[in-house]
Amino acid sequence: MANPTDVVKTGLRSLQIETPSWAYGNSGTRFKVFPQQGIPRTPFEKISDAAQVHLYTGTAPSVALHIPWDRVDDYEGLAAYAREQGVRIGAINSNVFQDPDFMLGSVTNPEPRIRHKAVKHLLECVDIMDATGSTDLKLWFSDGLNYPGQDDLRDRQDRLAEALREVYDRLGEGQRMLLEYKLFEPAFYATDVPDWGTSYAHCVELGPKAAVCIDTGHHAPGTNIEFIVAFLLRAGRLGAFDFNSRFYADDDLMVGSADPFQLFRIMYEIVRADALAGGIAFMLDQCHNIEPKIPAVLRSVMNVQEATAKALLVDRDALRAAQRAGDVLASNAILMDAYNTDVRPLLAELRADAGLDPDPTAAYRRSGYAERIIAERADGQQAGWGA
Ligand code: RM4
Ligand code: MN
Repeated sequence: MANPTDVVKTGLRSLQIETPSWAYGNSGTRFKVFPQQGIPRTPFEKISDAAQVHLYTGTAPSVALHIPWDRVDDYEGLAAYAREQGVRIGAINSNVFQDPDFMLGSVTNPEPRIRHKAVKHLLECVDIMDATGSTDLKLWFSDGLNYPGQDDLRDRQDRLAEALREVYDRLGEGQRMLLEYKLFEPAFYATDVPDWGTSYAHCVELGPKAAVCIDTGHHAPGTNIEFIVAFLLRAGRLGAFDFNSRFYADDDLMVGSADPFQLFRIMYEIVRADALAGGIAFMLDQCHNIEPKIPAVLRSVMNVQEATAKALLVDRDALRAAQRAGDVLASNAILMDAYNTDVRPLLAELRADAGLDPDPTAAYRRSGYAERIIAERADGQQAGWGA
């Protein structure tokens, strides 16, 4: 293998991680949202906070918006503000799960008026992309059923396909549709896009601008996510990740906190496909309910960097040779050697090379930004995910 330090540094320089606007706002569970101090009150303030993460990591240059949580009058103005702060606006996340009309579904609702309303919202999101210069429309549907017989499973697939087609046909040059899936919740019996296979099949039917988004928290326990990654990469249909960690269901904890080994295995498949810099959006989709937001996002970005560094350290030539020789133990050992390497000194070096503080969290804490926003944002309405 070429000089491992160079391989890791070159690979990591091409890695970009997108942070979500909603990670900076108040969030919680259905039991309680514990408000924190210094929380942004506007999309502009969320962008300022996201810019802090980029400032100290150098690797988070874009921020995803969620509509309507981040609705503003002037999206071009918001994009210009982002640029001034040193970041840009990334994926536009649609929201067809909070309007009272969507109780029985959005794009799969049995009532045509409600389906039309849902599609209208998705089309509005594409208009916003035009204004912000975003290339990715992220779709997640909470649509599903709580009870067997509640609606017709197959008709709902037809309605879904029809709605997706209408939105797909509206996409401009260079714009993509990312279709996310989720096993269950809020629907408990059947979800209309429950798994990667369903998402993949709809994407293939739609055309080349549609790709799957893997939210790492949206699977049954024990699911081999790196297999899904490998399959979709091979098929050219892996569009994005929503990174987060889970212990039980869709816990939305910091990526790499619950199962860093799984994150490493996922990133190894990316490295294996030479896809670190190739059109896959590496996004975070997390909620920091009890920990301070900006330090938690910093930690998350660093966790992805660490897993990626380890994945880049895998001696792929040696691994391939051992695999071809059928040497089970040697193959496994090569992978584990990379995983068990402490890459933190290397990452500190990479940051120093780029003129950054080797310890982003310490640098952020020293900056006084946290104290400043607590003082400046004492009045007004704090942002939250508004459920
Ligand atoms: C959903 C899904 C979406 C995210 C919302 C907030 O469970 O993960 O990606 O935008 O939550
Ligand atoms: Mn998600």
